[in-house]
Amino acid sequence: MNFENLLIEIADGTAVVTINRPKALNALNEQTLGELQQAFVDFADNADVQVIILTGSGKKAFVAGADIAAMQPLTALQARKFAKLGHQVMHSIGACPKPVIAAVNGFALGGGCELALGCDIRLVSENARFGQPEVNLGVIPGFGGTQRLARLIGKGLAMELVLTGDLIDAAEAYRIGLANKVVAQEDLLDTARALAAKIIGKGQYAVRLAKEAIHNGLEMDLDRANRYESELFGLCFASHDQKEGMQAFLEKRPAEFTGN
Ligand code: DAK
Repeated sequence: MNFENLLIEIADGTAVVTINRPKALNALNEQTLGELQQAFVDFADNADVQVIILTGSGKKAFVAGADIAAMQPLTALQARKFAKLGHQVMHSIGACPKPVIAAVNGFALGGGCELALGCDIRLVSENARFGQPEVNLGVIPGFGGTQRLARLIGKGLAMELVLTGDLIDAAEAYRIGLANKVVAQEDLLDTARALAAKIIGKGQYAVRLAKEAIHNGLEMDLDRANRYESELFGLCFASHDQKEGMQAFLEKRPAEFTGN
């Protein structure tokens, strides 16, 4: 995979994707969104990749938002197309069967906050700052921020962040459940890699169904979601990993998972 604005390293089952537009604090233009979309579609079928880590280049920003210079002259129809592309990226991250960890290494604003929200887990450095400052620019969040933020941190806090455009620091993001964990910046990628390795050590068949159950189930009412969980739970019993995982427990030895 060769991309203009993404750096991708694959090792030990983990793909580290670095958004690399440092001059614009990694802001998302159409090219970058298109590349992210392609990368996540490719990862879904790449047997060398079990977990994806998404981060930004440099020490200052994860992603400082959608590219304001690129957006400023857009017509309404072009803006709608741009927003749809952003939604497709967030959708492909959620639909990717493999876990996606955001390693938020600085500003995660506007589209950057939305990109982090689209990931499954958010590890953040102490200098990270989150916000949906779109109202300062005369627009509203366009890549799902009004919806995913409210679902993650609740309606009242999401209202406050989106209506004021205020930024919050890493400690506050952790307090309100936007960040899973806060670490020193120099430890961020190692922490993300260690988390990826821990997940890779589990049965990948179960990991994928678990992601699917949480991701899709949250959009259903509780009864339907629980029925959906039961179906996926049953499916686990069609796998080698279920037989092996339970047999290994009974034999008091480590399981040898194959992902099947
Ligand atoms: N887009 C383009 N360039 C950006 C950028 C961005 N979002 N953020 C920063 N840059 C550029 C700056 O213009 C500057 O470029 P040069 O002047 O050096 O050429 C360079 O990155 C360094 O930035 P600063 O000089 O400003 O650095 P500071 O440390 O002083 O400030 C900052 C850092 C992150 C606080 C500041 O750069 C900032 O406030 N940036 C903008 C943050 C922001 O407002 N983000 C939200 C963007 S709006 C929609 C679709 C999508 C969206 C909405 C609607 N539809 C189609 C409906 C999404 C919108 C957004 O994400």
